[in-house]
Parts: sequence; structure tokens; C-alpha cells
Amino acid sequence: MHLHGNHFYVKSKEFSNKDKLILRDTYLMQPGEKSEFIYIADNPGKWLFHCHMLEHAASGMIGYLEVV
Ligand SMILES: [Cu+2]
Repeated sequence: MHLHGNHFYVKSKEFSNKDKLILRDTYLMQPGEKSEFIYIADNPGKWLFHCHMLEHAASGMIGYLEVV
């Protein structure tokens, strides 16, 4: 999943066997995976949030976050 206009921290075991907080604007999620994104919402606007696999985005894995 990719978030425009912001970076976020996500707990990931991508680089080790232990969860680590990694700073990202895109996070490759596994099927059925649930994740919490942690970020400071200090960039006002409507920011697109979507799957980077365009066929997934086209079938509905897309939305936006509004920072006010
Ligand atoms: Cu996808």
C-alpha cells in the first residue's frame, strides 16, 4: 500500500525476525496481513492511499486520507 504526501512507520519483520519500525511511504503487505501505520499528520490535504498493483487499485484497493 502506498500513501501519498506522508511517510509512516510500520512494524515489519522485513529485515529481521523481530518487529522493527521502518519508515516508509509504501509497504508491501502479504495476503490477509493487517498492519498499523504510525505517522504525524502534519501535511494538510487529501492524500491518495492505494495498492501499488494497479489492477488491485483499479478493482477498489484505493481511497484517500484527509488531513485537516
Ligand atoms: Cu493489492
